[in-house]
Amino acid sequence: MEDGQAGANGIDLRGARYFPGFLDRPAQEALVAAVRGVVAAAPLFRPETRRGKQMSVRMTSAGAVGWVSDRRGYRYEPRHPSGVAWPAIPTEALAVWEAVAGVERAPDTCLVNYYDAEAKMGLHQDRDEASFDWPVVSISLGDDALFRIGGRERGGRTESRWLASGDVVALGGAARLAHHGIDRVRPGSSSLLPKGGRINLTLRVAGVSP
Ligand code: MD6
Ligand code: FE
Repeated sequence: MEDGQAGANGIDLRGARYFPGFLDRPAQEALVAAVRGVVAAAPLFRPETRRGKQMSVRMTSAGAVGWVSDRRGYRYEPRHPSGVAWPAIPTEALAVWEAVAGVERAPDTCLVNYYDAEAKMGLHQDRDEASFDWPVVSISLGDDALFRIGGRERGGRTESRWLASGDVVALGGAARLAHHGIDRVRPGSSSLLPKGGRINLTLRVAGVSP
């Protein structure tokens, strides 16, 4: 393996596995086209936090269930807020899971996050799933984003990395409950999305019955 290359298991990032440049440009374009189909069926919305604050990221989902957030809390629901069922997870995204997750089980949900130039995501743990035995696989498309990852406990040392379009990160094993977030995006850093911005897809096994 050449220096700086990911290899089959990725680069270690505080226990997470980081696969820079996992998707080439045609694969990124195919995924964006698939995401457009998801967004046409289940439009992006801006969730509220538990405390009633609007998030800066806009979201939607694909799969049997989708992640929603409002004053009732964070949870998985079988329907988009409009009442329609979530569309199917794009096959291109399922292929990424199959290549990096290292588990037999398929994901049942794919969260779609859209970041404009001002959006960010505070440090959090992904812990709304029924089991933490399954990894979370994240795909970045569009503008670069500064990803920060720490440990299981809040307030510890963190490490930051710029994620570029086509990069994949898998949080599994001891890193499954690592705190992580996006400090900022770098507007105009990618030509993938004609109107700019960043799309992040996160595939998970929510494991809750729809
Ligand atoms: C983002 N990512 O990249 C936010 N969660 O926009 C996440 O929240 C995330 O990258 C779980 C696993 C990997 C991630
Ligand atoms: Fe997350």
